[in-house]
Amino acid sequence: MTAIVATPETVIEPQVQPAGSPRPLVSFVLPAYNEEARLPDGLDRVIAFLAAQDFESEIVVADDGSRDRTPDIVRERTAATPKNVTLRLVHHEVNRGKGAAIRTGMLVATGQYVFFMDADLATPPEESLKLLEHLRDGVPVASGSRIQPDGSDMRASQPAQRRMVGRAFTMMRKAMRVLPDIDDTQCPMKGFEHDAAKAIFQRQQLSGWIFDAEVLHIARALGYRIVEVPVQWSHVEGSRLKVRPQQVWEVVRDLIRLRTSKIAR
Ligand SMILES: Nc1nc2c(ncn2[C@@H]2O[C@H](COP(=O)(O)OP(=O)(O)O)[C@@H](O)[C@H]2O)c(=O)[nH]1
Ligand SMILES: [Mg+2]
Repeated sequence: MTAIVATPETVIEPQVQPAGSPRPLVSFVLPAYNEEARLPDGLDRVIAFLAAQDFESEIVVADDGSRDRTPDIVRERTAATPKNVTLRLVHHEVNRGKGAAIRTGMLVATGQYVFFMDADLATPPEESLKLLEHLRDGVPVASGSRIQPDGSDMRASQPAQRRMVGRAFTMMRKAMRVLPDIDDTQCPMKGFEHDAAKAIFQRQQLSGWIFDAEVLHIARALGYRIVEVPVQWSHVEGSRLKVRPQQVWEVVRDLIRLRTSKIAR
């Protein structure tokens, strides 16, 4: 398949659907790094979910320099998606991190409402409908939250080490006054009105996992209203994330950057 080179490092493969097909109401961006084990089921589930909706949709898989069959898994499905679902593949030549993969996907997505979610579907695609309701009501940014209305926290199913890292991050973030009123910046499902998505992700820079907080920080700096929406979430085995002790300094450095950065309007 010939590929359109978007930048020296990012390749956007051509869409299978003919040009001129209706603009999707919803885009789902799925970052994927060496996901050959988890992606086939996840992608099939997302395709089936979107096929059952009464709107046009688009899935953008942002392959982050995988060295396994991840891009092939997407290509194998592009020609056979249901009529109202378009499947697209963008990929980085080298691994650049989850934040960078999502940024690439969000910037090519064409939907009126654009979501991102993890390829392991830790937050199931069905949950996007809860966010979509708010977006359709005119809220530009809907951020999933793993804290439920009754106060229970879905992160309880995480391994102890990840839970500790998450708690430490939230404490540090709040102490540094980065989005102190938001309890769960790191939930891996967020939805945006199209123009808000473009404005936010054009300014987004962090490539590691703090990018979630960065995205909300930029949204706020640009004056977008953010609504937190409780969603289901469960820990899924096979995480690509390596927690390393030196990350503490990277986290502090990135939080300082967020705290002091000037976001150009
Ligand atoms: N960890 C990691 N995930 C990436 C990267 N690039 C894209 N991703 C995707 O980001 C999502 C979350 O990854 P996962 O390893 O499950 O993270 P966790 O659930 O936070 O432990 C998955 O869809 C990954 O494929 C990367 O460089 N590192
Ligand atoms: Mg995961």
